[in-house]
Amino acid sequence: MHDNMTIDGERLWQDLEALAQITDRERPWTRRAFTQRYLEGRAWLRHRMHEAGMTTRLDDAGNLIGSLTGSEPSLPPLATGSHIDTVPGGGRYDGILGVLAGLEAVRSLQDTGIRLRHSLEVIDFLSEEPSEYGLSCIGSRAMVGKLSPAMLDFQEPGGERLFDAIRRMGGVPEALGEPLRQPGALSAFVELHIEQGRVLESRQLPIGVVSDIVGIHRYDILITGQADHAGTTPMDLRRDALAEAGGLIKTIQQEAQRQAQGDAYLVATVGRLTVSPNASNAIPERVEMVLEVRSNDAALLEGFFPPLLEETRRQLAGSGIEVAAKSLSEGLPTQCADEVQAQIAAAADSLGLGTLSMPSGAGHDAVYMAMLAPTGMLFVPCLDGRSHCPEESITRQQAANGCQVLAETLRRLDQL
Ligand code: HGY
Ligand code: MN
Ligand code: MN
Repeated sequence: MHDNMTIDGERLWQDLEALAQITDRERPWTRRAFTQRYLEGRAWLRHRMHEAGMTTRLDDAGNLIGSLTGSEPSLPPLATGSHIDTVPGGGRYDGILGVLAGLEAVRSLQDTGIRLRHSLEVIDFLSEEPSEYGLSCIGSRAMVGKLSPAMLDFQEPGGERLFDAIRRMGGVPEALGEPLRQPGALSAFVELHIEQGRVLESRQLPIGVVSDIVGIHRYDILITGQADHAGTTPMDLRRDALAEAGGLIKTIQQEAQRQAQGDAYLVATVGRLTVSPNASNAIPERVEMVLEVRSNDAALLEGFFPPLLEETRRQLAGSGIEVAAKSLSEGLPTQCADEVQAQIAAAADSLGLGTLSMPSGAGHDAVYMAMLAPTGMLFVPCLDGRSHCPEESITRQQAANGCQVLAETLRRLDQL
């Protein structure tokens, strides 16, 4: 630990409060990617980066990259960051803690006159949360060349293509498909994030050192029946898409509960569903829903849904109800780099902060950055483990602990 490189916890907290306030007023806390509100948040962040003496740029994927030049600028930069977009009605810390702690680390280096050898980048990745286009981690996926032309054609309910939305955010969508950066382009990537679970709080530990990050498969499922009058259509003549959707959702839950008893980590959720015609007196004709399966075991992840789909189709054969499914995205389980994990743990130890090595059940941009550079993550606890809801909460001290460990980790990585 450098004699006196301490971060300014109050300055970080003021930034967190200021950015959190840039939210849809009617539904705090909401700053959805690709919206005007999001652009407002980015403009605020860009201004703060400039005040900290950083240069900023948007890459072709629409990622906002702040940069502080090091004393040996020919070295591949160190990078940190996360995302400032939220889920609808989300929290005030998911994502923005990682971006603003990176910014605070830059200011602290400046304040103490420490000049890193490596240039340091603080990245706000475009649209980490599952977006209206059906895809998450859009900016980090694109950076490593995993945003396919088919994905660029995904549309949000209003019909806008992701291709056009990325242009609206300042990206250059025609340049995507190829990686924007090659392996080795960064020396290392470290992301600070709230845990979004209860483990650290229950163990009363201040820092989590992430060992691995779950893979996530998301499927778009379409169930098609027939709209009919809800009063005059006898039960044996119905083709009720929503009733079948309910049955499939229950089957998914029961199978995930069964498999979660095993050694590997596995969860499955249907959290987004639209019904049409969505009228109380009409039999549902069409249900579209998104299933996401997460596991740290690639085989379990791959093998979870196809057998359930096949069995459902067998049961519905001849009923006049169709079930179609397409894969929206497939992210593999990711191991964090041993050397980055070691530096995070050493940094925390040097600060007298206890650590726990733990997996991440949440997905993060770090999954894609691990394709470019040695990558690690550190967690701080959040109240009751709650996240993706307005009750998400951390203390000033937890924010400062995470930021201090992040800054010290970056300083140590710079010395390697
Ligand atoms: O959904 C996730 O795992 C992350 O919080 N976006
Ligand atoms: Mn999230
Ligand atoms: Mn997040």
